[in-house]
Amino acid sequence: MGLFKNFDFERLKSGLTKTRDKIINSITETISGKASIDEKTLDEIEEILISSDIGFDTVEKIIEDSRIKLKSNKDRSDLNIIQALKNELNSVLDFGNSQKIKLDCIDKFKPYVILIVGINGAGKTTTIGKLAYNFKNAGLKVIVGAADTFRAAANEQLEIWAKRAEVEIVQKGRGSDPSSVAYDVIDTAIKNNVDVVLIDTAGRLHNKVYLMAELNKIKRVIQKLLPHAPNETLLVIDGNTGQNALVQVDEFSKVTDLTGLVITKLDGTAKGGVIFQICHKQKIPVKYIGVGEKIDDLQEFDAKQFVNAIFDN
Ligand SMILES: Nc1nc2c(ncn2[C@@H]2O[C@H](COP(=O)(O)OP(=O)(O)OP(=O)(O)O)[C@@H](O)[C@H]2O)c(=O)[nH]1
Ligand SMILES: [Mg+2]
Repeated sequence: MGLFKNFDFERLKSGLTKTRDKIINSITETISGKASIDEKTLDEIEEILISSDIGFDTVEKIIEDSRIKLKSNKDRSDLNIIQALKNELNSVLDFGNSQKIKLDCIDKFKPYVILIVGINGAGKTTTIGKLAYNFKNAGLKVIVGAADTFRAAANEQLEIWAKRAEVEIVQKGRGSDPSSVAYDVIDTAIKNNVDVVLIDTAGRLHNKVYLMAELNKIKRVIQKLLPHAPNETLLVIDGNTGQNALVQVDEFSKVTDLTGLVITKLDGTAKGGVIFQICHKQKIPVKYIGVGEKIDDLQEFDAKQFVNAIFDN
């Protein structure tokens, strides 16, 4: 298992209720009572998956691979089809397993710097609060930096999360240069032997060129103190976003080296299937998922558990 101690399958399952209802209930209805799954039924399954935000190309691959694996009619029982779909969906997500944030990486690079980016309202600040809480529970010394100096009360919001997580915060007044906050928090982290630095940034739309350029400046300034930092740049995406998530990944990839994704608000959406599409097309691993608003509602992403939770009725 990973670094976080809060994995709870039932919590994950209940967080994915709407996505599961959309994908699996429809598939179950389609295949129930059929002794063997014929081509027409496979086409129906394909349509269900496409309408579940998994994306056309991704579904094509999943269905084609399933067809190949279940060649004969006798293989095509409902249970075998479900197992084949699970395997295929799992293999779409699986590549990220080797890229999890682990204790040995943190130890090696300490302070391990995680920059959080994303569009407005995606869940960046909340995710930082939850990450801080989990890293702290894993026995690590954590500090957060309030480099969203743009939005009113952004500092206060992060401060509340820092208090909840019982970690230190570095902040400056509204309107100050976000890069200088990033510099200060890393400087403080080095002096105080901190393990993990989490840097919040302002929400930015990808068509705002100067705001996107600001991310580069933050990176350059950070590297004056730590040439290897940031160790992670995580793009936070609201799980309700659907197809636009791909555009966000594309646009942020142009200006930053994204190392991973956090998909939030999966508890409120039937569009969780978008994770498959993002992983298939972009090959950027999902590292964490948000399944609620509370401090304990962030989980390390585990491909297998995610697929199991979607299929578990
Ligand atoms: N249900 C649910 N709500 C979430 C989750 N993550 C964040 N939220 C909610 O989403 C809203 C926006 O969250 P923030 O953390 O302020 O988002 P942000 O990206 O920092 O927003 P800006 O700084 O304004 O760009 C808040 O109401 C959060 O409670 C989640 O996993 N589930
Ligand atoms: Mg914020």
